[in-house]
Amino acid sequence: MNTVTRLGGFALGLAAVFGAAYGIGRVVDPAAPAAQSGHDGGAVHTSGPTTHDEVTDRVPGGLLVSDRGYTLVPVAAPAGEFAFRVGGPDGRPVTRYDVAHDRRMHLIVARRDLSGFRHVHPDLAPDGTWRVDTPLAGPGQWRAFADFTPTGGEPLILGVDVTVPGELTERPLPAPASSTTVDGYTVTLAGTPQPGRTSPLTLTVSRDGRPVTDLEPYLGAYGHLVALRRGDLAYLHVHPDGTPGDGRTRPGPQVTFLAEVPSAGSYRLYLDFRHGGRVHTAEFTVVADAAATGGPTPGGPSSTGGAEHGTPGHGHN
Ligand SMILES: [Cu+2]
Repeated sequence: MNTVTRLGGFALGLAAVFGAAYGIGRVVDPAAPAAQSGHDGGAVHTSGPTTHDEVTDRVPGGLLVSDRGYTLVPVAAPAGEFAFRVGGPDGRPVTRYDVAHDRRMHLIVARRDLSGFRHVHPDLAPDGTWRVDTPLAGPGQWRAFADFTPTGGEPLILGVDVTVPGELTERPLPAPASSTTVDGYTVTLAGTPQPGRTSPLTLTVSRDGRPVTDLEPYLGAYGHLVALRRGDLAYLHVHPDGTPGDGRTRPGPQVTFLAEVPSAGSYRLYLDFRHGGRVHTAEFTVVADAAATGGPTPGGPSSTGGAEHGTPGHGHN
């Protein structure tokens, strides 16, 4: 096996690039999300008085390659494999992790254009190197997210850019829709994320026109939802509402999540659910509309799933 090269090492055509902004058409003001979160005191621009502290006083997950002393470091790997380590506050690779959502490490990847999403679970070697069959399916600018809790530390989501050389074809973000199909399943989405608030999103799974009522637990729930923000790929916390065996949560056809989005804008949702012994991923584009919490905005999209305008107590003046 190859010896491991350090930061920035080139591994069989895989270049890891840190902190670079890419000039491929859609660079969003990189200061926007961080600066917004950094303001103290007053409400963040579009948010009303019920702004959730957790949303406004923290930078969204996945935007940092290094946080609280922990650093995500891709390392050289043989062809077909993706490998990385997490450097700890002492400068050495972290080797002890807590289990969260059934696993010690969740690796999520997506291209910068939000295509190619994969969620995989690498294996940990004793030296702190995580390895997995590469989820990077083809050329492009990818973002890799490591979602983990170091033993003795706080939960972290670190992100790093990874380039897979080759012909790039940027894909347009699919339009918002309230229904999609995957592997013969139809999944519908009800609910619209609202900036600065926790919003329920309910996904309903059917197959051949019949509701699926025997979803299988996956990662401690009947579904696992990741949301990425268009433009910077901020990785958002989405929590399932209820867990298998709690006496009230049924194995479908509906799975409900509580989503917190920090800003208006477009997001891509990726629902992993398990049925028939396999994990399937349904994808949706949703638009979080500032108007939904602040009042009407001319021309604001109010697309799918019954956005609720005029929430009590949300006047803005
Ligand atoms: Cu996972």
